[in-house]
Amino acid sequence: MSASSTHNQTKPKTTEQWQALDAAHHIHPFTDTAALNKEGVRVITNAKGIYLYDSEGKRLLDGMAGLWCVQLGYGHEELAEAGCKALRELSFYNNFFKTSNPWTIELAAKLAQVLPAGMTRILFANSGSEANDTALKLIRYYWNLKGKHEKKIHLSRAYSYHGVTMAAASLSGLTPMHTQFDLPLPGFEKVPTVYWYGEGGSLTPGEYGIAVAKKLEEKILELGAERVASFSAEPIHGAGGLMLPPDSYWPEIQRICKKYDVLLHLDEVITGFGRTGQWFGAQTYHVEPDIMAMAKGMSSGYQPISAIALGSRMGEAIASANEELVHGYTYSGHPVTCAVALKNLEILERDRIVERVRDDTGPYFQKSLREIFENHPLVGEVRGIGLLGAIELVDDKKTRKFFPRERDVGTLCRNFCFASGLVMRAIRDTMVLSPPLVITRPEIDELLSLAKTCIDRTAKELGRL
Ligand code: PXG
Repeated sequence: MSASSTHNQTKPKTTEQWQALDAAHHIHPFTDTAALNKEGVRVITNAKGIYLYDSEGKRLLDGMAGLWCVQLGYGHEELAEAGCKALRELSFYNNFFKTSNPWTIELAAKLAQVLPAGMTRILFANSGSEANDTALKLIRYYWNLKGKHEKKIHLSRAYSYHGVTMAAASLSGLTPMHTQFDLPLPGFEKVPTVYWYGEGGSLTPGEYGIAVAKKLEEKILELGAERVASFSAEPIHGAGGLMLPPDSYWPEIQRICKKYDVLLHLDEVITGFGRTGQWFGAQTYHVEPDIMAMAKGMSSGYQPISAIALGSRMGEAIASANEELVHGYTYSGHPVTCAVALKNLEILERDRIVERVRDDTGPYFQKSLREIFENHPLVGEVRGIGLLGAIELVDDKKTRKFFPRERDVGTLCRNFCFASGLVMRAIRDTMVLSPPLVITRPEIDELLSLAKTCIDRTAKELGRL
Protein backbone atom coordinates (compact mmCIF):
# COMPACT_ATOMS: atom_id res chain seq x y z
CA MET A 1 0.00 0.00 0.00
CA SER A 2 1.24 3.47 -0.82
CA ALA A 3 2.45 5.66 2.01
CA SER A 4 0.98 9.12 1.88
CA SER A 5 3.61 11.81 2.28
CA THR A 6 1.66 15.00 2.03
CA HIS A 7 2.08 15.94 5.67
CA ASN A 8 4.83 18.12 6.98
CA GLN A 9 3.90 17.63 10.57
CA THR A 10 3.04 13.94 10.57
CA LYS A 11 5.32 11.14 9.48
CA PRO A 12 4.13 9.40 6.30
CA LYS A 13 2.27 6.22 7.10
CA THR A 14 0.54 3.51 5.16
CA THR A 15 -3.23 3.45 5.10
CA GLU A 16 -3.19 0.44 7.44
CA GLN A 17 -1.04 2.33 9.94
CA TRP A 18 -3.40 5.33 9.88
CA GLN A 19 -6.37 3.02 10.28
CA ALA A 20 -4.86 1.19 13.23
CA LEU A 21 -4.00 4.43 15.04
CA ASP A 22 -7.42 5.90 14.31
CA ALA A 23 -9.17 2.77 15.53
CA ALA A 24 -7.14 2.79 18.75
CA HIS A 25 -7.65 6.41 19.71
CA HIS A 26 -10.30 8.28 17.77
CA ILE A 27 -14.03 8.20 18.44
CA HIS A 28 -15.80 9.65 15.36
CA PRO A 29 -18.89 11.83 15.31
CA PHE A 30 -22.19 10.17 14.31
CA THR A 31 -20.41 6.84 13.78
CA ASP A 32 -20.75 3.26 14.99
CA THR A 33 -17.20 2.94 16.31
CA ALA A 34 -17.04 -0.84 16.38
CA ALA A 35 -18.37 -1.17 12.83
CA LEU A 36 -16.02 1.50 11.52
CA ASN A 37 -12.99 -0.02 13.13
CA LYS A 38 -13.79 -3.38 11.63
CA GLU A 39 -14.05 -1.85 8.18
CA GLY A 40 -11.14 0.63 8.48
CA VAL A 41 -11.48 4.37 8.09
CA ARG A 42 -10.89 6.29 4.86
CA VAL A 43 -8.06 8.77 5.34
CA ILE A 44 -8.37 12.01 3.37
CA THR A 45 -4.93 13.52 2.94
CA ASN A 46 -5.38 16.54 0.68
CA ALA A 47 -7.85 18.41 -1.46
CA LYS A 48 -7.94 20.96 -4.26
CA GLY A 49 -10.88 22.68 -5.93
CA ILE A 50 -13.79 20.22 -5.88
CA TYR A 51 -11.64 17.11 -5.44
CA LEU A 52 -10.51 15.18 -2.37
CA TYR A 53 -7.64 12.69 -2.34
CA ASP A 54 -7.26 9.78 0.07
CA SER A 55 -4.23 7.98 1.43
CA GLU A 56 -4.45 5.46 -1.41
CA GLY A 57 -4.16 8.31 -3.91
CA LYS A 58 -7.80 7.84 -4.93
CA ARG A 59 -9.57 10.97 -6.18
CA LEU A 60 -13.13 11.76 -5.05
CA LEU A 61 -15.33 14.47 -6.52
CA ASP A 62 -16.82 16.12 -3.44
CA GLY A 63 -20.50 16.54 -4.22
CA MET A 64 -21.14 17.65 -0.63
CA ALA A 65 -18.63 20.52 -0.25
CA GLY A 66 -17.26 18.81 2.86
CA LEU A 67 -20.30 19.02 5.12
CA TRP A 68 -22.26 21.53 3.03
CA CYS A 69 -19.66 24.19 3.71
CA VAL A 70 -16.71 24.52 1.33
CA GLN A 71 -18.22 27.30 -0.80
CA LEU A 72 -14.94 28.33 -2.44
CA GLY A 73 -13.62 24.79 -2.90
CA TYR A 74 -10.47 23.38 -1.32
CA GLY A 75 -6.97 24.80 -1.24
CA HIS A 76 -7.85 28.41 -2.01
CA GLU A 77 -4.55 30.28 -1.68
CA GLU A 78 -6.07 33.61 -0.69
CA LEU A 79 -7.91 32.06 2.26
CA ALA A 80 -4.73 30.33 3.39
CA GLU A 81 -2.82 33.61 3.07
CA ALA A 82 -5.43 35.55 5.03
CA GLY A 83 -5.30 33.00 7.85
CA CYS A 84 -1.48 32.93 7.94
CA LYS A 85 -1.24 36.70 7.97
CA ALA A 86 -3.62 36.96 10.92
CA LEU A 87 -1.86 34.10 12.71
CA ARG A 88 1.37 36.08 12.48
CA GLU A 89 -0.08 39.50 13.35
CA LEU A 90 -2.52 38.62 16.12
CA SER A 91 -2.57 34.91 16.82
CA PHE A 92 -5.16 35.40 19.55
CA TYR A 93 -6.88 38.01 21.54
CA ASN A 94 -10.32 37.97 23.05
CA ASN A 95 -13.26 40.31 22.71
CA PHE A 96 -14.10 40.40 26.41
CA PHE A 97 -13.09 43.26 28.71
CA LYS A 98 -13.62 46.17 26.31
CA THR A 99 -11.28 44.95 23.56
CA SER A 100 -11.77 44.11 19.93
CA ASN A 101 -9.53 43.62 16.89
CA PRO A 102 -9.60 44.74 13.26
CA TRP A 103 -10.64 41.36 11.82
CA THR A 104 -13.63 40.89 14.12
CA ILE A 105 -14.79 44.47 13.58
CA GLU A 106 -14.45 44.26 9.79
CA LEU A 107 -16.19 40.90 9.64
CA ALA A 108 -19.17 42.09 11.70
CA ALA A 109 -19.49 45.14 9.44
CA LYS A 110 -19.19 43.01 6.28
CA LEU A 111 -21.86 40.60 7.50
CA ALA A 112 -24.19 43.52 8.22
CA GLN A 113 -23.78 44.53 4.55
CA VAL A 114 -24.76 41.17 3.08
CA LEU A 115 -27.43 40.18 5.65
CA PRO A 116 -31.10 41.04 5.13
CA ALA A 117 -31.93 44.68 5.90
CA GLY A 118 -32.06 45.49 9.59
CA MET A 119 -29.79 42.64 10.71
CA THR A 120 -26.92 44.83 11.76
CA ARG A 121 -25.82 43.43 15.11
CA ILE A 122 -23.65 40.31 15.25
CA LEU A 123 -22.31 37.94 17.92
CA PHE A 124 -19.67 35.34 17.14
CA ALA A 125 -19.27 31.70 18.12
CA ASN A 126 -17.41 28.69 16.78
CA SER A 127 -19.95 26.27 15.35
CA GLY A 128 -23.50 26.04 14.12
CA SER A 129 -24.53 24.28 17.34
CA GLU A 130 -23.14 27.10 19.46
CA ALA A 131 -24.79 29.69 17.24
CA ASN A 132 -28.19 28.05 17.77
CA ASP A 133 -27.56 27.53 21.46
CA THR A 134 -26.66 31.21 21.75
CA ALA A 135 -29.73 32.19 19.74
CA LEU A 136 -31.99 30.38 22.20
CA LYS A 137 -30.30 32.10 25.15
CA LEU A 138 -30.72 35.49 23.51
CA ILE A 139 -34.39 34.75 22.83
CA ARG A 140 -34.88 33.98 26.53
CA TYR A 141 -32.95 37.07 27.47
CA TYR A 142 -35.03 39.24 25.13
CA TRP A 143 -38.31 38.09 26.66
CA ASN A 144 -36.91 38.54 30.15
CA LEU A 145 -35.88 42.09 29.24
CA LYS A 146 -39.43 42.69 28.04
CA GLY A 147 -40.85 41.33 31.30
CA LYS A 148 -42.51 38.41 29.52
CA HIS A 149 -41.08 35.76 31.79
CA GLU A 150 -43.59 33.10 30.79
CA LYS A 151 -42.41 32.98 27.20
CA LYS A 152 -40.11 29.99 27.55
CA ILE A 153 -41.22 27.36 25.01
CA HIS A 154 -39.09 26.86 21.89
CA LEU A 155 -40.93 25.42 18.91
CA SER A 156 -39.16 23.74 16.02
CA ARG A 157 -39.90 21.21 13.31
CA ALA A 158 -39.81 17.49 12.74
CA TYR A 159 -36.75 16.43 10.69
CA SER A 160 -34.85 19.59 11.63
CA TYR A 161 -31.14 19.56 12.41
CA HIS A 162 -29.87 22.40 14.56
CA GLY A 163 -26.75 20.90 16.13
CA VAL A 164 -25.68 18.82 19.09
CA THR A 165 -25.32 20.90 22.25
CA MET A 166 -27.95 20.08 24.87
CA ALA A 167 -30.20 22.89 23.61
CA ALA A 168 -29.44 22.57 19.87
CA ALA A 169 -30.08 18.83 20.00
CA SER A 170 -33.31 19.44 21.94
CA LEU A 171 -34.34 21.86 19.22
CA SER A 172 -33.54 19.32 16.50
CA GLY A 173 -36.42 17.21 15.29
CA LEU A 174 -34.43 14.17 14.24
CA THR A 175 -35.51 11.87 17.05
CA PRO A 176 -32.48 9.52 16.95
CA MET A 177 -30.49 12.51 18.25
CA HIS A 178 -32.44 12.41 21.53
CA THR A 179 -32.62 8.85 22.79
CA GLN A 180 -29.03 8.31 23.93
CA PHE A 181 -28.98 11.56 25.89
CA ASP A 182 -32.42 11.77 27.54
CA LEU A 183 -33.37 14.72 25.37
CA PRO A 184 -35.16 16.92 24.57
CA LEU A 185 -34.88 19.15 27.62
CA PRO A 186 -38.20 20.43 28.95
CA GLY A 187 -39.66 23.35 27.01
CA PHE A 188 -38.89 22.11 23.52
CA GLU A 189 -41.92 21.24 21.38
CA LYS A 190 -42.18 20.10 17.77
CA VAL A 191 -44.52 20.81 14.87
CA PRO A 192 -44.80 18.97 11.54
CA THR A 193 -42.79 20.17 8.58
CA VAL A 194 -42.77 20.52 4.81
CA TYR A 195 -42.15 17.09 3.33
CA TRP A 196 -44.59 17.28 0.45
CA TYR A 197 -43.34 14.24 -1.45
CA GLY A 198 -43.48 11.98 1.59
CA GLU A 199 -46.38 13.42 3.55
CA GLY A 200 -48.37 15.70 1.24
CA GLY A 201 -50.90 13.05 0.23
CA SER A 202 -53.31 14.39 -2.35
CA LEU A 203 -52.77 18.08 -1.52
CA THR A 204 -51.12 20.35 -4.05
CA PRO A 205 -47.80 21.80 -2.80
CA GLY A 206 -49.55 25.16 -2.32
CA GLU A 207 -52.36 23.68 -0.22
CA TYR A 208 -49.92 21.54 1.70
CA GLY A 209 -47.67 24.53 2.53
CA ILE A 210 -50.60 26.34 4.13
CA ALA A 211 -51.86 23.21 5.92
CA VAL A 212 -48.45 22.56 7.48
CA ALA A 213 -47.97 26.19 8.49
CA LYS A 214 -51.37 26.07 10.21
CA LYS A 215 -50.03 23.28 12.44
CA LEU A 216 -47.74 25.90 13.96
CA GLU A 217 -50.72 28.10 14.70
CA GLU A 218 -52.58 25.15 16.25
CA LYS A 219 -49.58 24.34 18.44
CA ILE A 220 -49.22 27.95 19.60
CA LEU A 221 -52.92 28.06 20.50
CA GLU A 222 -52.69 24.70 22.26
CA LEU A 223 -49.73 25.83 24.40
CA GLY A 224 -50.89 29.41 24.82
CA ALA A 225 -49.13 32.19 22.86
CA GLU A 226 -48.06 33.81 26.14
CA ARG A 227 -45.83 30.76 26.81
CA VAL A 228 -44.25 30.45 23.35
CA ALA A 229 -40.90 32.22 22.99
CA SER A 230 -39.78 31.27 19.51
CA PHE A 231 -40.12 29.19 16.38
CA SER A 232 -36.88 27.88 14.85
CA ALA A 233 -36.46 26.53 11.34
CA GLU A 234 -34.01 26.04 8.52
CA PRO A 235 -35.27 27.85 5.39
CA ILE A 236 -34.73 24.48 3.65
CA HIS A 237 -34.21 21.27 5.60
CA GLY A 238 -30.62 20.10 5.13
CA ALA A 239 -29.55 17.04 7.10
CA GLY A 240 -33.21 16.03 7.55
CA GLY A 241 -33.45 15.15 3.85
CA LEU A 242 -33.38 18.35 1.78
CA MET A 243 -37.05 19.22 1.97
CA LEU A 244 -38.00 22.51 0.33
CA PRO A 245 -40.92 24.67 1.43
CA PRO A 246 -43.80 25.21 -1.03
CA ASP A 247 -44.09 28.92 -1.95
CA SER A 248 -47.14 29.25 0.29
CA TYR A 249 -45.34 28.13 3.44
CA TRP A 250 -43.03 30.92 4.57
CA PRO A 251 -45.46 33.85 4.17
CA GLU A 252 -47.95 31.96 6.33
CA ILE A 253 -45.32 31.15 8.97
CA GLN A 254 -44.26 34.78 9.04
CA ARG A 255 -47.87 35.87 9.50
CA ILE A 256 -48.41 33.42 12.37
CA CYS A 257 -45.22 34.42 14.21
CA LYS A 258 -46.15 38.10 13.96
CA LYS A 259 -49.75 37.50 15.04
CA TYR A 260 -48.79 35.60 18.21
CA ASP A 261 -45.61 37.57 18.97
CA VAL A 262 -43.38 34.52 18.59
CA LEU A 263 -39.77 35.29 17.66
CA LEU A 264 -38.68 33.77 14.35
CA HIS A 265 -35.25 32.15 14.52
CA LEU A 266 -33.84 31.10 11.15
CA ASP A 267 -31.07 28.54 11.06
CA GLU A 268 -29.08 29.49 7.96
CA VAL A 269 -26.13 27.21 8.74
CA ILE A 270 -26.57 25.40 5.40
CA THR A 271 -28.60 27.89 3.38
CA GLY A 272 -26.34 30.88 4.09
CA PHE A 273 -23.61 32.33 1.90
CA GLY A 274 -24.93 31.70 -1.57
CA ARG A 275 -26.09 28.11 -1.41
CA THR A 276 -29.58 28.90 -2.76
CA GLY A 277 -28.44 31.61 -5.20
CA GLN A 278 -28.97 34.43 -2.70
CA TRP A 279 -26.75 35.34 0.21
CA PHE A 280 -29.31 33.85 2.62
CA GLY A 281 -32.36 31.62 2.45
CA ALA A 282 -34.29 34.47 4.10
CA GLN A 283 -33.81 36.45 0.90
CA THR A 284 -34.77 33.48 -1.30
CA TYR A 285 -38.04 33.03 0.59
CA HIS A 286 -38.60 36.69 1.56
CA VAL A 287 -38.63 35.93 5.27
CA GLU A 288 -37.79 38.51 7.91
CA PRO A 289 -36.34 36.69 10.91
CA ASP A 290 -35.82 38.19 14.33
CA ILE A 291 -32.61 36.26 14.79
CA MET A 292 -30.44 34.20 12.47
CA ALA A 293 -27.69 31.61 12.99
CA MET A 294 -24.94 31.02 10.42
CA ALA A 295 -21.73 28.99 10.18
CA LYS A 296 -20.29 26.54 7.58
CA GLY A 297 -20.05 28.57 4.34
CA MET A 298 -19.19 31.68 6.34
CA SER A 299 -15.50 30.64 6.22
CA SER A 300 -15.94 28.01 3.48
CA GLY A 301 -15.26 25.63 6.39
CA TYR A 302 -11.58 26.70 6.51
CA GLN A 303 -11.94 27.83 10.12
CA PRO A 304 -14.51 26.96 12.78
CA ILE A 305 -16.58 30.11 13.06
CA SER A 306 -20.26 30.93 13.37
CA ALA A 307 -22.37 33.98 14.00
CA ILE A 308 -25.73 35.08 15.31
CA ALA A 309 -27.33 38.11 13.64
CA LEU A 310 -30.01 40.09 15.41
CA GLY A 311 -32.87 41.88 13.71
CA SER A 312 -33.62 45.41 14.85
CA ARG A 313 -36.12 44.43 17.55
CA MET A 314 -33.77 42.08 19.42
CA GLY A 315 -30.64 44.01 18.48
CA GLU A 316 -31.87 47.25 19.94
CA ALA A 317 -33.24 45.64 23.10
CA ILE A 318 -29.97 43.85 23.84
CA ALA A 319 -27.66 46.69 22.81
CA SER A 320 -29.52 49.15 25.02
CA ALA A 321 -30.10 46.87 28.01
CA ASN A 322 -27.58 48.81 30.12
CA GLU A 323 -26.22 45.68 31.75
CA GLU A 324 -23.57 43.07 31.02
CA LEU A 325 -24.55 40.30 28.58
CA VAL A 326 -23.36 37.33 30.58
CA HIS A 327 -22.46 35.13 27.62
CA GLY A 328 -19.47 34.55 25.31
CA TYR A 329 -16.83 32.02 24.32
CA THR A 330 -13.07 32.38 24.69
CA TYR A 331 -12.89 32.21 20.91
CA SER A 332 -15.89 34.45 20.08
CA GLY A 333 -14.59 36.57 17.21
CA HIS A 334 -11.15 34.93 17.13
CA PRO A 335 -8.96 37.10 14.89
CA VAL A 336 -7.73 34.23 12.73
CA THR A 337 -11.14 32.69 12.09
CA CYS A 338 -12.52 36.18 11.40
CA ALA A 339 -9.70 36.98 8.97
CA VAL A 340 -10.46 33.85 6.97
CA ALA A 341 -14.22 34.42 7.03
CA LEU A 342 -13.74 38.05 5.98
CA LYS A 343 -11.57 37.03 3.04
CA ASN A 344 -14.11 34.35 2.13
CA LEU A 345 -16.90 36.95 2.01
CA GLU A 346 -14.72 39.34 0.00
CA ILE A 347 -14.02 36.62 -2.58
CA LEU A 348 -17.67 35.53 -2.77
CA GLU A 349 -18.47 39.16 -3.53
CA ARG A 350 -15.50 40.00 -5.80
CA ASP A 351 -15.90 36.89 -7.94
CA ARG A 352 -19.69 37.30 -8.02
CA ILE A 353 -20.14 33.71 -6.89
CA VAL A 354 -23.60 34.16 -5.38
CA GLU A 355 -24.79 35.73 -8.65
CA ARG A 356 -23.18 32.89 -10.58
CA VAL A 357 -25.13 30.33 -8.54
CA ARG A 358 -28.31 32.37 -9.02
CA ASP A 359 -28.00 33.00 -12.78
CA ASP A 360 -25.75 30.33 -14.21
CA THR A 361 -24.53 27.24 -12.35
CA GLY A 362 -27.61 26.93 -10.11
CA PRO A 363 -30.18 26.88 -12.94
CA TYR A 364 -27.87 24.66 -15.02
CA PHE A 365 -27.49 22.18 -12.13
CA GLN A 366 -31.25 22.12 -11.47
CA LYS A 367 -32.14 21.63 -15.13
CA SER A 368 -29.55 18.87 -15.66
CA LEU A 369 -30.54 17.11 -12.44
CA ARG A 370 -34.17 16.93 -13.58
CA GLU A 371 -33.32 15.95 -17.17
CA ILE A 372 -31.12 13.09 -16.02
CA PHE A 373 -33.12 11.71 -13.11
CA GLU A 374 -36.78 12.62 -13.32
CA ASN A 375 -37.66 9.67 -15.54
CA HIS A 376 -35.30 7.20 -13.90
CA PRO A 377 -37.15 4.08 -12.73
CA LEU A 378 -35.69 4.30 -9.23
CA VAL A 379 -36.33 8.01 -8.69
CA GLY A 380 -39.52 9.26 -7.05
CA GLU A 381 -38.73 12.94 -6.84
CA VAL A 382 -35.97 15.31 -7.86
CA ARG A 383 -35.90 18.55 -5.89
CA GLY A 384 -33.53 21.40 -5.21
CA ILE A 385 -32.65 25.03 -5.59
CA GLY A 386 -29.37 26.79 -6.34
CA LEU A 387 -26.60 24.30 -5.69
CA LEU A 388 -28.69 22.03 -3.48
CA GLY A 389 -30.10 18.91 -5.07
CA ALA A 390 -31.90 15.77 -3.89
CA ILE A 391 -32.82 12.58 -5.68
CA GLU A 392 -35.29 10.50 -3.70
CA LEU A 393 -35.08 6.77 -4.43
CA VAL A 394 -38.33 4.83 -4.16
CA ASP A 395 -39.62 1.30 -4.45
CA ASP A 396 -42.59 2.31 -6.59
CA LYS A 397 -42.56 5.54 -8.51
CA LYS A 398 -46.29 5.51 -9.32
CA THR A 399 -47.58 4.96 -5.79
CA ARG A 400 -44.72 6.81 -3.99
CA LYS A 401 -43.95 3.64 -2.08
CA PHE A 402 -40.70 3.83 -0.12
CA PHE A 403 -38.27 0.97 0.35
CA PRO A 404 -38.40 -0.72 3.75
CA ARG A 405 -35.95 1.10 6.06
CA GLU A 406 -33.93 -2.06 6.73
CA ARG A 407 -33.19 -2.39 3.01
CA ASP A 408 -30.99 0.75 3.39
CA VAL A 409 -31.01 1.58 -0.30
CA GLY A 410 -29.44 4.98 0.38
CA THR A 411 -26.34 3.39 1.90
CA LEU A 412 -26.14 0.92 -0.96
CA CYS A 413 -26.09 3.81 -3.42
CA ARG A 414 -23.65 5.82 -1.33
CA ASN A 415 -21.23 2.90 -1.27
CA PHE A 416 -21.36 2.74 -5.08
CA CYS A 417 -20.61 6.47 -5.08
CA PHE A 418 -17.46 6.12 -2.97
CA ALA A 419 -16.31 3.22 -5.13
CA SER A 420 -16.86 5.34 -8.27
CA GLY A 421 -15.03 8.41 -6.92
CA LEU A 422 -18.01 10.53 -5.84
CA VAL A 423 -19.08 11.83 -2.47
CA MET A 424 -22.88 11.96 -2.43
CA ARG A 425 -24.77 12.02 0.87
CA ALA A 426 -27.51 9.49 1.62
CA ILE A 427 -30.25 10.69 3.98
CA ARG A 428 -32.47 7.69 4.41
CA ASP A 429 -33.04 6.87 0.68
CA THR A 430 -32.63 10.42 -0.55
CA MET A 431 -29.34 11.12 -2.31
CA VAL A 432 -28.21 14.66 -1.66
CA LEU A 433 -25.79 16.96 -3.48
CA SER A 434 -24.43 20.27 -2.25
CA PRO A 435 -21.22 20.86 -4.22
CA PRO A 436 -18.75 23.74 -3.76
CA LEU A 437 -20.21 26.98 -5.14
CA VAL A 438 -17.20 27.42 -7.43
CA ILE A 439 -18.14 24.30 -9.41
CA THR A 440 -18.13 24.93 -13.18
CA ARG A 441 -20.60 23.65 -15.79
CA PRO A 442 -18.21 20.91 -17.05
CA GLU A 443 -17.65 19.86 -13.42
CA ILE A 444 -21.43 19.73 -12.89
CA ASP A 445 -21.62 17.45 -15.95
CA GLU A 446 -18.95 15.21 -14.43
CA LEU A 447 -20.69 15.21 -11.04
CA LEU A 448 -24.07 14.26 -12.48
CA SER A 449 -22.66 11.67 -14.84
CA LEU A 450 -20.98 9.98 -11.85
CA ALA A 451 -24.23 10.22 -9.87
CA LYS A 452 -26.11 8.63 -12.77
CA THR A 453 -23.65 5.74 -12.93
CA CYS A 454 -24.13 5.10 -9.22
CA ILE A 455 -27.93 5.32 -9.27
CA ASP A 456 -27.96 3.00 -12.30
CA ARG A 457 -25.77 0.54 -10.42
CA THR A 458 -28.13 0.72 -7.45
CA ALA A 459 -31.12 0.10 -9.74
CA LYS A 460 -29.35 -2.89 -11.31
CA GLU A 461 -28.52 -4.31 -7.91
CA LEU A 462 -32.21 -4.05 -7.00
CA GLY A 463 -33.27 -5.60 -10.29
CA ARG A 464 -34.91 -2.37 -11.54
CA LEU A 465 -32.75 -1.82 -14.64
N1 PXG B 1 -27.76 23.89 11.85
C1 PXG B 1 -27.82 23.28 10.66
C2 PXG B 1 -28.93 23.61 9.71
C3 PXG B 1 -26.84 22.34 10.32
O1 PXG B 1 -26.92 21.71 9.14
C4 PXG B 1 -25.81 22.71 12.46
C5 PXG B 1 -26.79 23.64 12.74
C6 PXG B 1 -24.76 22.48 13.50
O2 PXG B 1 -23.56 23.00 13.11
P1 PXG B 1 -22.17 22.44 13.74
O3 PXG B 1 -21.15 23.40 13.17
O4 PXG B 1 -22.28 22.56 15.19
O5 PXG B 1 -22.04 21.03 13.26
C7 PXG B 1 -25.81 22.06 11.23
C8 PXG B 1 -24.75 21.03 10.95
C9 PXG B 1 -24.89 15.89 7.63
C10 PXG B 1 -24.37 16.83 8.65
O6 PXG B 1 -24.46 14.75 7.66
C11 PXG B 1 -24.90 18.09 8.76
C12 PXG B 1 -24.42 18.95 9.74
C13 PXG B 1 -23.40 18.54 10.58
C14 PXG B 1 -22.89 17.27 10.46
C15 PXG B 1 -23.37 16.40 9.50
O7 PXG B 1 -25.69 16.24 6.77
N2 PXG B 1 -24.99 20.18 9.86
